[in-house]
Formats: sequence, C-alpha cells, structure tokens
Amino acid sequence: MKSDLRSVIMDLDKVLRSTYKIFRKFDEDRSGTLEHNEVLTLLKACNIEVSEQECTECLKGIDSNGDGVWDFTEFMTFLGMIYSVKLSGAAQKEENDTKKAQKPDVPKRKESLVP
Ligand SMILES: [Ca+2]
Repeated sequence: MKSDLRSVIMDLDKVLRSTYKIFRKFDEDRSGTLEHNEVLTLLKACNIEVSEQECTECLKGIDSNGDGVWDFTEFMTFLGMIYSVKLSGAAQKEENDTKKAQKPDVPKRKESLVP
C-alpha cells in the first residue's frame, strides 16, 4: 500500500514536470502566467476555435484569483476541464455503442402482419 502510494506520487511528479514544460511553452513571454493571447494560442492548439470574446470569457471562467491571467494552477484546472469533457465524450460514445450492440436486428416489414 505504501509503495503503491509512493509509486503514484512518483508518477504524478513526472506528469506535473512534463505538464509544467508544456505550460512554459505557451508562456511565450516567460512571465510565469498565460495572458489572453497565450490562452488563445493554447485553445487553438487544443483545436478549440473561439473568438476573442469567447477567449476572454474562458480566461475569466478559469481565472480563480481574478488577476486576469492563468497561473500554472489555473492551467491545470483548464486541463482538468478538457480531460473531463474528453471522458464524458468517451463515456457517451461507449453508451451509444452499447445501445447499438443491444439493439435487436429486426428487419423492417413492409407488409402488414394482419392478413
Ligand atoms: Ca505569459
């Protein structure tokens, strides 16, 4: 149990380090935070097409301390939201696939069952 926890912490450490490297790549001016234009670039990199206004709203929605930019913690919040959306999409697809698999293959009849 203790070694499992230690293993998870070590894995988490690796994930956080690589995530921080990604955060730094988007922090083009090395300010330590992501400003509007950097968030816009990030959203585009995630294939999320938004207008300037939508980007502002997204930035504000995750900007928990209200300083107008995203710090690393807020960036992690964004990633968590992206991951959550991805998981719910995968769950929905799995549910749809299950429904399709369970649906009986009944051929449509054109003729009436009543003679
Ligand atoms: Ca920045």
